[in-house]
Amino acid sequence: MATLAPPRRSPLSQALAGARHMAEDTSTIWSWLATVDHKRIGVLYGVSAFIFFLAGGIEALLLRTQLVVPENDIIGADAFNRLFTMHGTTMVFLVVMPMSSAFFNLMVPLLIGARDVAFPRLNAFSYWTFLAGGIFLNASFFTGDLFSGELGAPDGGWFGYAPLNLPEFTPGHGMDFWALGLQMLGVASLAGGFNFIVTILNMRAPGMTLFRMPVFVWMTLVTSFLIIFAMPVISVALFELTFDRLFDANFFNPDAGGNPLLWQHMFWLFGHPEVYILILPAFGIISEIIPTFSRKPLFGYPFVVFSGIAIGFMSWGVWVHHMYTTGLGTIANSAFGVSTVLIAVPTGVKIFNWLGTLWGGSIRLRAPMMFAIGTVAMFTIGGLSGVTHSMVPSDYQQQDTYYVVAHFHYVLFGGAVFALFGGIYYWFPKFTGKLMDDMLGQIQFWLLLIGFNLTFFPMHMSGLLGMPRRIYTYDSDMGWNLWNMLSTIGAFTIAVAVLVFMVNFVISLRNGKASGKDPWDGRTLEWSIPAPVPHYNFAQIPQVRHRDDFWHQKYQEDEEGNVVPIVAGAAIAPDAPPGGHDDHDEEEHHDIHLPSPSYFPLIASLGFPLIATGLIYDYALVPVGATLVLVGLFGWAMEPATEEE
Ligand SMILES: [Cu+2]
Repeated sequence: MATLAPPRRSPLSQALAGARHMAEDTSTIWSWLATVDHKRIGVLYGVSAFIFFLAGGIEALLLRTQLVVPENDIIGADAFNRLFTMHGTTMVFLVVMPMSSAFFNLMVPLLIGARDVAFPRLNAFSYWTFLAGGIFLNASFFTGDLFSGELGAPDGGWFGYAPLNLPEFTPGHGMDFWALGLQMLGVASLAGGFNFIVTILNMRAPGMTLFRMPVFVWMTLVTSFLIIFAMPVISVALFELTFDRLFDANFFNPDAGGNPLLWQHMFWLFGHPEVYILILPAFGIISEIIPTFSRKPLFGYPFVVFSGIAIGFMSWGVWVHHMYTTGLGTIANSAFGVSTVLIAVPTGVKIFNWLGTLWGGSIRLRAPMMFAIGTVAMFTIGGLSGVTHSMVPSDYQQQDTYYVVAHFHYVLFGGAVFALFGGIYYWFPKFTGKLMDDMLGQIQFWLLLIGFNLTFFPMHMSGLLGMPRRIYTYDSDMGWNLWNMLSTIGAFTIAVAVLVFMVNFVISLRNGKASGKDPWDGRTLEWSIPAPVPHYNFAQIPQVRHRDDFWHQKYQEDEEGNVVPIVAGAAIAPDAPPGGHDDHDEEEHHDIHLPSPSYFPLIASLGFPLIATGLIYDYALVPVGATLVLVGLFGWAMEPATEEE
């Protein structure tokens, strides 16, 4: 081939080309900063969310240490306020949501037979904006006077009720960081939500009709729709709060005719769908695990899908159940009481479907399955206490007590976090080619289950005995001493379980047993490709003919209706050591074009914390941050998406 002289390039474009070249070597840190590969972005999401999980966990341990005995004064009232605000904000926005995003990123393209998401750079932008928001929020700790032990973190609760969120009651900059940090997280979630809707609707492999999609993909779709409708509601509320706090507006200030209840309406109109944004991905994960480890198809697939969609719609009509005691009147309370009872129906449908899948299955109690069953059991307890809140008269008694704290931890920890651990054990082999240690997994499961129940079950008791939420200490003659002692012991047991998980993760990453590509005898497409997943995912885009397509490639029903392997000995025995390598899958595939790495999403994301810091401290930073965002977006738009030929 004749070589042509390269066209003359400006120094800037040469520098960019050099930087891009560095990013193409996947062993460098540059390649992580510029990656647009959904698998790497998934790993980044997962690792970041786990680090925030440790931070939120340490905050919880400090809270529980303060409450272990009555009249304790280890951290004091002010730090207590800040720590429970950060604990709640962290666990909701920086742990469960991004950990779910990690699974969306890692799994959705593999489950639908695609090579990447629809908008890989938007995906990178989501991640970096999330990270910027998370770091920005936590940076608020350092805005106090740390030398005198004064934390600067937000202190208005994760729900930030007005008028307590106004500077009169929460002076300092903590709540400014909170409002602006959450605003960034909203941008990140919106970008991710749109990306996954388009990915799921447009990028499915041929033959993958909507009703052949794995349930996890369905739940991702419903969650993404909830995200794009719910995040703008809290964005508006946060803008108004920022105007109130920084520019003397009066949206929520009753003295100037503002309305503090407006905040609660907007917060919970976002906040209740948010509950399902947190839990539906978990439902999706266990809907993949339970059939695989029961060796049966999911019982009542259409019911699981439609109940998920129904939950998505109904979640918009229940927010007042957070506000019964605000005086909206009996009509409003009754109507929302009814709608709240009704939303328990599709949730119950799902629980019966999971039980129906277990029923008569040949169940293998491996670590992923243990966590999935644990999810069903713990979530059901939380669901039942939720139904007791839906009853207006009983809610009047429970409002603002530890009974509520017990309830939502059963839902969000017992439900979401258990399922996320199950998902990690389930899909770890797909990305590492190694199994996590099952014995350590079982130990972690039981420690977590015991620690979790020891922490949160007693809160039902302390709550019914009248212990209010958010108090930093209590008198010794209230009858709450035993329950608080138990809760604190439980919290440290959870910490031990998390340590076991970390040990397991690290040693399995290094020395885990080789898994082969299909260690669980799986049903869905991801198990048909090599482990670790090659960067192009599928050497050939699969043609899908069934729900659970990969299962149908391995098994069929004979005349008597028995499930038999299609070719004798072809089925991979569960947990068998890996057979021959799929050498043909590991060849270089020069004809597959994947999007090139780009630094521009990161550059655009870096502008946001600068703008936010500028709004709080010095307006001069605002144009600097805005310029960075614009440069990032401009470069992103002008840079070719794939390597020039
Ligand atoms: Cu709710």
